[in-house]
Formats: sequence, C-alpha cells, structure tokens
Amino acid sequence: MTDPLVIDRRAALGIVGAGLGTGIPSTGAALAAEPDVRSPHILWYRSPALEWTEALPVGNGRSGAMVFGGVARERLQLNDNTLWGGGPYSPANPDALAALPEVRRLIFEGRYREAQEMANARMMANPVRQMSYQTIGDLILTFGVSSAAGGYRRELDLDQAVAATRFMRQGVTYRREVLASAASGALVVRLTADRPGSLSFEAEFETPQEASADISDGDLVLRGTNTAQNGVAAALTFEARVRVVAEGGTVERRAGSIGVTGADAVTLLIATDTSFKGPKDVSGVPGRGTRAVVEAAARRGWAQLRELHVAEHRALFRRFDIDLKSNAPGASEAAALSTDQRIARSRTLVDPGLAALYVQYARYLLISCSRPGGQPATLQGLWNDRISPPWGSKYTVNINTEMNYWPAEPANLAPCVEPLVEMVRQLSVTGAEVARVHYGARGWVCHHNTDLWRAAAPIDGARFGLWPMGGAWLCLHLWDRWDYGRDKACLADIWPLMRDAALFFVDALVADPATGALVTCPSLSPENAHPHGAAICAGPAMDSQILRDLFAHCIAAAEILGLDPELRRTFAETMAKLPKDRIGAGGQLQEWREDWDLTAPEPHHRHVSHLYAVYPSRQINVLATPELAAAAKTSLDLRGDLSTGWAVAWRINLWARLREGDRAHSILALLLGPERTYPNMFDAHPPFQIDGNFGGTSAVLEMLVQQLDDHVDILPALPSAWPQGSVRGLRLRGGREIDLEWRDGRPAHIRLRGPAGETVKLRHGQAVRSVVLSRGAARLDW
Ligand code: FUC
Repeated sequence: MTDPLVIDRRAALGIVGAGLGTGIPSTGAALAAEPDVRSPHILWYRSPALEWTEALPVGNGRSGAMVFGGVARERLQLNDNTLWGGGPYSPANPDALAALPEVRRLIFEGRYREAQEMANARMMANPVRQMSYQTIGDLILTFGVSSAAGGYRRELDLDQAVAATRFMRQGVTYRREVLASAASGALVVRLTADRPGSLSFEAEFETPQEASADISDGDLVLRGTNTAQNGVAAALTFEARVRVVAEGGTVERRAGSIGVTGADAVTLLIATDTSFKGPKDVSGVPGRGTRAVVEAAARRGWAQLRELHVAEHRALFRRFDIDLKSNAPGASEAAALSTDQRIARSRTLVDPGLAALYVQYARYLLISCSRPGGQPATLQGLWNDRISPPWGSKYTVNINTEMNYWPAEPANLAPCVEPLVEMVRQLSVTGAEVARVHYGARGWVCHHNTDLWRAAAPIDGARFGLWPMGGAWLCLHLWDRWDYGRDKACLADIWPLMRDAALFFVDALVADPATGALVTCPSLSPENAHPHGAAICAGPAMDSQILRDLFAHCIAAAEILGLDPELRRTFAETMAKLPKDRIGAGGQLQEWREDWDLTAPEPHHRHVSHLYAVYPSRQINVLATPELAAAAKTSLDLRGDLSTGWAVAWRINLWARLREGDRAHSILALLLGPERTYPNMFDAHPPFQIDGNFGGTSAVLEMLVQQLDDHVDILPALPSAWPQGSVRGLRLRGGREIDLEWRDGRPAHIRLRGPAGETVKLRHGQAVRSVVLSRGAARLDW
C-alpha cells in the first residue's frame, strides 16, 4: 500500500527508488536494510521532512534538535530548555487582596459576571501574561548538490535514541546519524559516505534571536540574548557551539560559517547553554559550559560517544517493554508500512503495533526531555521552533503538565519525574509570595500556568487563570513518587512541599453561606463557562476532589514520618468539611456546586475537570462508588469523544478506568489517526502539544493493569482488539513491578518483583489470587 501523498512529495524532492530493500548493505548500526520488520522500536520514512512536525526529535534533557534529514540541506532546529523570554520577575499584584472579599461576596450572591469583571480588573498577575519558551535557531548544513537521491530512508530508533538518514547519490551511499547524549551533554552528528573524500558541506546558523555567529577556539559559535516579553526585560545570554571534527579533506573557518571539503567522515559536536542558573539567578556563563562539553566529547571520539550514549539511554529505555498483537485483518502487514502510512491508516483501525510504538515513543520523549538536573517537559517537551510558540510552550498546570507525567511512574521512568519535583520546590517559594500577597494566606499557591521563572499568580484573564489549584494538583505527582517508589527519604523530602500546599487551603477556603461547606472562592472548573455568563464560581467539583487527595496524602505522609499530629488533625477537620461529589438531574456527575451541567454553554467542552476523581485520582471507581462511577459515565457521554489531542487522551484514560476497554480503544483510534497525530508521531492539539502523547500512553497502561484498592487488577479494560500480548517492567504502587503475558484475552503468565515477604493480591474479573514475594519475586500461571 503506498500513500499517494508520499509519492508526490518524494518526486518533488527528487527522490527515486523504493526506500526499502534497495539492496544497500547494512552496517549493523542504524539503518540496517530492513530493520522496521525486525525491530518494533523504529519510526521510519521514505522522504525528508518538509514540515517541522515531520522532523524527528532528539534530546538529552537539556539540549535538543529536530532532525529534518534533507539531502541537499540538513536542518537541525536547536533548543535548550533554559532559553525562555524575559528574566526573573515577580508577578504578584499588591491590589489583589483588597478585592478578594468583594469578589467573594459577588460570587456568593450569584453575581458571577460582575465578580469576573472585578477579578479581571483587580486580581490578575502583573504582567497578565507569562514568558515563552524559545528556540535557539537552526544549524544548517548545505551540501551544494541537488536533492536528487535514491534509496532514501530516515528513521528514529527509540531503543538506541539515534536519528539516522541514508541515501545514495551517484553510486555513493551517504549516512547521517544524530544523537543527543545525556552521558556527554552533547548533540552529536556523524556524517559518513562509502567512498573516501565524498563529504563536502558548509555549516552555519540561522536564528530569529538577537544573535550572531563567529569562530571561537576553532568552533562555530552562536552567541545571543533572549527577548524581552510582556514588559519583562531580556536577562539571558545563550550560546550554541559546534566543533567540526573532519577525517580527511579540508576544513575552512570563515566569519559565521565552517566549510568542509572532500572529507571521508565528519563528526559535529554541538553544545548549548544559557546564563540561567535558577528562577532568580541568571549569572551563568554559557561559554564555559559549551566549551567544556565539546572538548570532553572531542576527547572521546564518535565511536565511544555513541556507545556510551546508547548504553546510558538503554539503562532507562529497556526497563519496560510492551507487545500488543491482533488477529484483525491487515494488522500484521501494517508493520511493513512507513510510520506516516501507519498513522494515516489508523483513523478506523489502530494497528496494535502502532499503539505499542506510541507507548514506547512517549517513553523515548520523556527520557529525552525530562532528566534529573534539567527542566520539566513543557507543552512541547523541549522541542520548539519559535520565539512565541502556541500558549508560550509553558507549563499549563490545569491539566497539561500533569498529563505529561501520567505515564512516568507506571512506564518505569521515575528518574524523569525529578525535574517536576524541583519545579514544585521552586514554586513553593514563588507561590508563597502569591499566597501572601493575593490571599493573605500561609503556604504556597500556583494558578493555572507557570514558566521558567516559576511565576504563580493568575494570568491571561480571570476565566482561565483565577484557579488556585495548579500547585495542589502537581502535589499528586509528589505523592505518587513516594507511592510507587516507597523511599522514606523521598517522602521526607517532599513532605514540606505538600504540607505547605495544603496549609494554603486551610487559610484560603471559605464557608459556603448556603451549606457551610468549605469551598474555594473565587475559582472555576478549568476554562469551562457555566450558564451565568462567567467561569468563575465557588467550589467546583474538581477543587474539592484535588483537595481530598492533597489532605489525605498529607495526613498519610505525616503519619508515616511520625510528624505534626496537630497539623494532621487540622487537615482532617478541613477535609471533612469539603463538599461531596453530587449526581445532577441528568444523572451526570455535577461539575459545579449547582446543577448547571445541562445548561452550560459548551456541552462538549474539552476539559473534563470534574472527572479528575475517576482519573488521575481513584476517588470514584466502579468498585467502591458504583453510583458515582455511573454518573461519571453519563458526564463523559454528554461531553462526547471528539476533542483536542490531550482531551481525547484524558477520555481514553477515563473509559479505561470505567472498565470499558472497547470504548477506550475506539477513542484511541481517534488519537492515533492523522487528525490527532502528526507524521513524526507528535500529538496534535492541534497544533503540536506533547501532552496527548503522554496521556495516550498512560491510557494504554490503564487498559492492562489498574490499582484502585489493595488489589492489582489484571487486564481490567482489555480491548477485544488485543487478544494477545505482553508487558514487562510495568511499575506498581508499593514499590513493585509486574511482567504480564495474556492470551485469548485472559492472563497467562505473571511475574512480580517487590519487597521480600509481602503478599500481592491480584484480581481478574471476579477471580482473586494472592502471591507471596518470597525473596522479592514471584511467578504465577493464571
Ligand atoms: C489549556 C487548554 C488548551 C491548551 C492550553 C495549553 O488552556 O484548555 O486546550 O491545551 O491549555
């Protein structure tokens, strides 16, 4: 099966030949003749990327590149995840506190529109927008040839974390490999040809930043400053450095470019850095960092760099594997198609191999963009080609940032959560100022967005930003870090962050005059307007749900650590006064305090905030609260399946939790089809937003294993389309791990690992089995 679009584009690019099985011998590294059929972990294409969302991402948790794989011109779009707009700033608005009692009064009197207007005028951050994540620019390699080539193939090998391009020109086979090594800190490009002296090109930078390129220490170095934004002055300097190591041929250094002529092989060592050291400290010297990285990399050389990189990557990547099989017609031949063709076919039929590849791609992406010591994954991970990307490519913490980390613990990537924990630690400082200035409260608060500078005040407009729950939701990930890992030192470390997040609400919750319940006010049900011409309100369902988790986790943590009995009591008393979830007149789970759902202006709104209690939380579930779970289903049906990428992904998680595997699978087809997945498998909001990749991945895992109570549910929502398969290294709460193999839709073999001597209770349907982890492991044939 050939996609006509691909043929047209290949012709336009001057590419001839089949791309597969062209008889070009394998070197045993990347781009073996037909690795796609043998390795399930490869994205591959028959033509270079024209669009950015066709290019392939590499990243080392700090520096990243989008690789286009052009024949005549290679474009490497570069990022450093500490390059953002503006500089250290404090957005707290000293007028906000005076308006608070008045806005609350208007809300409780039902004068929502007036309340929202007043909040917009008096309670918002200054400036009212945050800073954007920004591109460095592009490294361009120009080869001085036409783009005509044969045997073209480009690929991303997820298991090696290497992007590779191969093609033939005039009897010579050219190969390019690109990797972003966390082991060395460098981006490395290796160019080879199978005839000596065949490599000639010019390397130069193109950038939309205030920057210029020069030769320094023999390297091509781009130096610049970031841009001012929203009245916040530009405070960062940055540098991107390229060292050209040629084997044979000549290298010529000119002002602003380096030329290579007639080389046998060339290695480019690239490092990026900025002056960012912390949200209040921009005193770094980027030139020091980049020079140290390229010099250390040059001492190692290509072969050793590659070997170290692959080993370091695999130490994380190979902790987990997944294999999904199907008996459906056409499913097995799908593996022979290029990745863009597979996506194009997925509108109706998800080939199970593509779903498994989607899971592994998300793991690859998280490993590449979220590493200890670095920044957390933004709305675009760390890949962004603009100065002002959509929504600033920031951290939107009313769903998107959290979704980025949904699969991290179960998919066995706990180290990748560390940047998120560090972000919460920094927010607990900046957010303490906002808590004090805006609410006169103790503790810390973060509203619906933050940026590199950890701004925490309400932004954009009251109907989006006046939601004080972002920090509290992030704390769920702190708790999960403990719950999956069971490391007491880690719990002691995160406890003060959770405690102070909860303390804010002890001060900032107010009694609902109608019921006496303690509610957030002002707040909103993320970004959804209610029938009274506004979004702002008191006590939306989601807020109480998040707070139930936060208080419960704080109480449990303090008990485990033997701390603060007084505070535990305060938290328990506050929690007891939160409003309970309610079922509305339409049989739906109520989104607001009042039964407004059926008359809200956007019935198919993308956010399903009131279903937080079903997923990611476990407060509402089919086992313990079947009536509320049925109401959640009604709400989900009312909202409909069709939405933005991340919103579709959330729905799949919810249907999986509600134990409707086939329904979940039908929505997965929507997510993996071409409307919600770009050719490079990036999620399409649209535009590109990485959260859907991660949310879709957690959903697949939820179909296979769930933990709602003290049992591990095996195949709780297995779609009939995946009768056979296996998963290895799926992490469980309680410091455990499971390997699972199933056949005919039923569990076959199970292996468990965890603390020695503990008993694990497993459940499949009505059948329950207990196994003891003698010497830390157990095997079971179901
Ligand atoms: C929230 C969502 C939008 C988008 C933005 C980044 O505001 O409602 O759909 O994902 O974040």
